[in-house]
Amino acid sequence: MQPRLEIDDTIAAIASTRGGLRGIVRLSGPAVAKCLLDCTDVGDDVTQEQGARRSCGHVSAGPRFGRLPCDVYFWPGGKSYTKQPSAEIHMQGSSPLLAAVLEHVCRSGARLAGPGEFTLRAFLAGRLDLTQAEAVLGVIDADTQGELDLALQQLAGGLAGPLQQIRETLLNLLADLEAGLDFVEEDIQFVSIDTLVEEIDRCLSIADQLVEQIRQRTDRRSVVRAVFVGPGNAGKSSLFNRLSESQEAIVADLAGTTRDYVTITVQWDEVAVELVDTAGIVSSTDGIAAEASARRESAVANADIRIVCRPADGLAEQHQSSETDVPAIGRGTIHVITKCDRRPDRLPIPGQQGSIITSSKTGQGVDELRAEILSMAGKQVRAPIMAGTAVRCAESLHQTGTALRHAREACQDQLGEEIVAVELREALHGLATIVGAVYTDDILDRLFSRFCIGK
Ligand SMILES: Nc1nc2c(ncn2[C@@H]2O[C@H](COP(=O)(O)OP(=O)(O)OP(=O)(O)O)[C@@H](O)[C@H]2O)c(=O)[nH]1
Ligand SMILES: [Mg+2]
Repeated sequence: MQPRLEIDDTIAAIASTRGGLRGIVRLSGPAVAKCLLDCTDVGDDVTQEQGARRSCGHVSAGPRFGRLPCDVYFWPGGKSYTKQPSAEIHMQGSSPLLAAVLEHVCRSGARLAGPGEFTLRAFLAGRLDLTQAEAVLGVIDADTQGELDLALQQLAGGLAGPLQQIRETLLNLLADLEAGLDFVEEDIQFVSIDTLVEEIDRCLSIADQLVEQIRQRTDRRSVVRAVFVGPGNAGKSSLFNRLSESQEAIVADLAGTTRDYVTITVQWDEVAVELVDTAGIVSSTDGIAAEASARRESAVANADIRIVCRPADGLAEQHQSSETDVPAIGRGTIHVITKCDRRPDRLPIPGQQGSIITSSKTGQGVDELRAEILSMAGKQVRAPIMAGTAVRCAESLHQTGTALRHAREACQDQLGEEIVAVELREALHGLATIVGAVYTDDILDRLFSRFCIGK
């Protein structure tokens, strides 16, 4: 489906995830004020405001569900993500209720938004460049802290800043060159050859740094780091050894056996996974325990996947005081119950739902755990997130770099300012493609069709 490039109608979509407590209907476009007036009782003073505004009121969900309490957020044009009048209706997260409100909003003058259409409008309004639009997708898609950090860095303009710097320098040089061409009869020069070469070299060095940065970012994904974390004596080191088919980690029936962290890299189905065993979470506060805890936290913070271990047996349950609780860790987490052979009664283990049940003694669940790590790792290795940006940027930066090198040669060989100007324009074209100042429907289509509706 081709992305819709017209922006003068009003779009609406459910912007919250399914099953959440809070539901959001998002709107953007010139008819937002009318839709709010028709569907809610917050009154038109909300939409008269110069700044963003939140109001409590009710939204009508049609004859079947009646009026429901809601919060309405309104952003006037220029102040919103899309730079158009925009609003969000925050209400109860039930899907039928949200669908009913969306239907009412559409009857009041909005139409259903396509995938990524809000971000597409933000891009078309100049709010984001293409690398940042891709980063929005990256944030939505991120499964692990590592992916999220990467996407956020890109969203914050990690690439946009240096690209903009090269673009401005080249535009200034081009303006000077073109001004010089107008006065060629009078032999007036607006920029010297030395300055030209110096500035071109500066741009080339930024472009080369960017290429290197992109290469490193792509490389970073080739090894996935999976960290074992959990209370002392939970059986982390035993599982680590079993999974890596090694005896790297020391195992003993004593909480606090592992003090430092132990790593081993395994190669599973062409995926390199670095397994990291960490010191158990214990209540002791001696100096070594504090250091062990700091090292564990750093390993966990740098992990792509966290394997949270909880022992099935009563012995270790005693160790689980609030001080040794594993902190709640969200995405990229695998929950594992260890030592399940110690519960021969086969009684359900409290909190076992959603966990992989394992025993390092019998080998139960070890294959399942490996498959789960691989599945998460595979998503990261193959994840199109940021990789799309990398390929697009690398191609265009190559075009820019080649043109800049030609421009420098043209300066040094004194081929004339016209030739230099042509090369600088070529370099600018490469940059413009990266940030989307020049774009084709095909690029937009490929990018925005990967978004979900509502973003
Ligand atoms: N029966 C049984 N015992 C296990 C299992 N896994 C570990 N153990 C025993 O539990 C004790 C603790 O195991 P470790 O692997 O050292 O535990 P840990 O989580 O690394 O402990 P710390 O390094 O102190 O945090 C050892 O005596 C192991 O032999 C298991 O699956 N079944
Ligand atoms: Mg250990």
